[in-house]
Amino acid sequence: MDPSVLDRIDIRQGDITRLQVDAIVNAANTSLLGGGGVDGAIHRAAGPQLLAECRTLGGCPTGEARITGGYNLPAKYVIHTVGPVYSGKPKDAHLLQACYQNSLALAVAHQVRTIAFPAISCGVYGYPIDAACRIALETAATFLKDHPELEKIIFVLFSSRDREVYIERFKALSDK
Ligand code: AR6
Repeated sequence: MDPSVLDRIDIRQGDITRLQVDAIVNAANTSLLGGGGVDGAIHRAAGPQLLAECRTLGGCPTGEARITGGYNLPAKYVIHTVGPVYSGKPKDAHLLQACYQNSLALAVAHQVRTIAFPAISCGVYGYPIDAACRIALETAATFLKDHPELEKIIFVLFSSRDREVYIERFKALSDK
């Protein structure tokens, strides 16, 4: 893989709500009206204005993405995407890939230069981290190749174990 692409991917452990980036991605549900996990953390940190803006959006189908302001977050925007509930069927991978792809497309349409993703679908929605991480990294690398204006994609993992999975998969991608 092209080093100029790989240099623009960053893998970290931590809380995505703390990141000073142009946009953070939320692993939301189809209502876009909040929930637990990273969704709950983002709404708590952004404040009630985020929920008020989300109410105007009328939900979001699985695999698609919507953008709002970041309000009290350090990030300017929140991109809300809805990952698949893991079923073990081929459609899971297509939908998860669409989440990353549609979030990135929405980001560049809003002149976002730096964006952070959590491990979409890998919590309550049960997607195995290794399979999900492969989709995340491959979709990111392909998108960066086609979009030189996007400076950085950061993957923020909540646990050190999940971060290790990403690092291992990233090494495999680098060797390709
Ligand atoms: N920063 C980064 N990652 C986090 C944070 C955080 N602050 N908090 C949790 N994670 P989940 P899903 C990780 O369950 O599987 C919500 O209720 C977490 O460890 O948040 O897509 C929505 O409303 C996991 O690896 O999202 C939906 O109903 C990853 O984020 C449903 O959960 C995603 O876990 C979506 O489920």
